[in-house]
Amino acid sequence: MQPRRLFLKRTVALGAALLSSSPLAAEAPDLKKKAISIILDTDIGTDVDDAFALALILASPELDLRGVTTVGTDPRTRALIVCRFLAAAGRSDIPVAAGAPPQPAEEIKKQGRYANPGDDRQPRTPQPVKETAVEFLYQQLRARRGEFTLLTLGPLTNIARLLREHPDCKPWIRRIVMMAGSVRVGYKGKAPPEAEWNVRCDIPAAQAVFASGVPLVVAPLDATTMLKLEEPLRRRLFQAATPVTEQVRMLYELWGERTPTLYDPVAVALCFDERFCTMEDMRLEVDAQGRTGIVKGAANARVATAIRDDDFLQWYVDRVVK
Ligand SMILES: [Ca+2]
Repeated sequence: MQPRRLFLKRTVALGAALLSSSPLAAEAPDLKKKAISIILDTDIGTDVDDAFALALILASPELDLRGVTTVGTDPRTRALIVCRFLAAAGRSDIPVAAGAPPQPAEEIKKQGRYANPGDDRQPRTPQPVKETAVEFLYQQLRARRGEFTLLTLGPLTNIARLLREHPDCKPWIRRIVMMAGSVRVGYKGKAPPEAEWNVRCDIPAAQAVFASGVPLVVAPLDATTMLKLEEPLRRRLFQAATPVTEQVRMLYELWGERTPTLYDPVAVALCFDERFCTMEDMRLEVDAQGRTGIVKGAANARVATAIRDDDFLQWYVDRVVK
């Protein structure tokens, strides 16, 4: 095709896409109908950014959270953390399923206390469902084939097990959006890249998911490690004192450090909005040391390789305090 005709064709396609997502489109007012169905897999309880991510999910009408599964040491305690958070947010309708052993070693420190309020004034929290994370994921995917995006904010243990034990579910997954990896920079925000935590905790699982052929959207360190939520924005977030920001504040205080890095909220945003990030399609492969390197071949991932960090942090707080 001639370049100009190709351009025109793309322009028409873009116009159609813009038109269909315009607020003027007939179906637009029904946000619920258009919301993206997601299941969250989280290692909440270790670092604190998963709590910030869960708050963003609940504050985003673009997303319809249909379930939460937990990964990492003591997945039941993590599931109870999620149950309490969701109950306090008025969303105890969302089922929570704990991962089954074996799980990668990840410490839960003081945030574990949040799982057991020990206070009758707290709302009674529901319990996790009886199914394991993998059984729950499989049942959900089978019931609504092709509808679910899986959002993963921890090691890929549960997802790799799901794909291994139930390979028939692969085509039913719309895509996997994950916080994982390190492409060109490491934790300090500069070269060289290094083995990122979620990958390093379960390298074979990450290798299996990256090689699975399921479409991937990746938020690596390149677009996350610089997202320090400093005191002025933290104060604004916590002063809102909504049911959701109060849960984040409690977990933040139990976490006990000063400045959280909002790695996981970037993956939440990438489920529906790429505007803060520079996106590149590339083929990533996980090596034996847990590094996620660019290799030759057809792209297997859409990767955020940079972010407008101040704009993202401001947007995050604006959205969650509402
Ligand atoms: Ca996490």
